[in-house]
Amino acid sequence: MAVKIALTGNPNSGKTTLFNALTGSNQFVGNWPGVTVEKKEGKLKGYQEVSIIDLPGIYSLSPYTLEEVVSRNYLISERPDAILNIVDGTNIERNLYLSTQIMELGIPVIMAVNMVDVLEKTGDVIHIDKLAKKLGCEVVTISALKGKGIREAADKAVKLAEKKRAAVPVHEFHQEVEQAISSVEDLLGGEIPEEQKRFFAIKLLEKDEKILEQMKAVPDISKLIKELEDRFDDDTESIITNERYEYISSILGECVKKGRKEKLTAS
Ligand code: GDP
Ligand code: K
Ligand code: MG
Repeated sequence: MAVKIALTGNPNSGKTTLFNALTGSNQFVGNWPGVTVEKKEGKLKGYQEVSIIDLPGIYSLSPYTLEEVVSRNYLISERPDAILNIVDGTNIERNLYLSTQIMELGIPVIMAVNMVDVLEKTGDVIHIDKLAKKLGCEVVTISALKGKGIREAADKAVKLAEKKRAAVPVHEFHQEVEQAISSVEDLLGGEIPEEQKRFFAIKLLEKDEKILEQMKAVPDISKLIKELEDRFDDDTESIITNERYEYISSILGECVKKGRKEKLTAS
C-alpha cells in the first residue's frame, strides 16, 4: 500500500534536515507548478512504497505568502495520508500556532519536537505525554541534526498513515464560536469532504478570501459573522487568533518547563 507523508512546520524548524536524513539520495527536487518554490519529494529509506514530501516552511495556514499558498493547497487538495509536524522545541510557542491549524485539516498528525540536543543544553523540559494529550496527537522528540529519534518518528508516521483514518481535533473554541463553526459546517455542501468541513468553516469565518476560490458553492455566512463580531466586539479573524494563543499558553503552562541555564545566558 503506497502512502504519502508530508513534513510541515515553520521555516528553520529542521524539515529539510529531517527530510535528507530520512530519504538519503532517493530525492526528486523540482518546483511547484507555476511558482519558483522548491518542491522536494523522496522515498523513505527502509520502505518500499512510502513517499515523503518536504513542504515549504510556513507560520500559518492563512495564505499570505507564496509558501503558505503552496503548502496549504497541497494539504487541502492532495490530502497526504499523514502529516509529520516538525516543531522547533526551542521556539515552541511560536511553532504551535501553525500546529493548532494543522490539527483542523482532518489529516492524521504526529508531532516531532525537534532540537532536543539544544534542549538538553538549556535544560528546558517538554513533557511530551502531556503535550500529546492536550493536542490530541502523538508527540515524539527528535534531533534531526544528530539523527536521534528520527527512525522512530518515521515509523510512527508510517503506521499512522497506513490506518487511513481521518483525525478529529480535540481543541474547542469558545462555545459561541463553536456554534458558529457548526452552523457554517452545516451550510457546506457535499463538495467539501466531511473531515475537511471544520477547516473550511473556520477559514470562512476568518473571511479567508482564497478559500472561496477553492469552493464551487460558497454559503452566505455574513449574518453569522456579524453576530459573532457584535458579541465579542472584535473581528472574527482576531477572535479566532486570540483563542488559538490562549489555547497555546494553556498548553505551555502545563507542558513546558524552562531550564535555568537559558536564563543565565540571557542575562
Ligand atoms: P527547514 O527550514 O525547516 O527546512 O530547516 P533546516 O532543516 O534547513 O534547518 C534549519 C537549521 O537548523 C539548520 O542550520 C540545521 O542544521 C539546524 N537544525 C535542524 N535540526 C536540528 C537539530 O535537531 N539540532 C540542532 N542543533 N540544529 C538543527
Ligand atoms: K531553511
Ligand atoms: Mg527547508
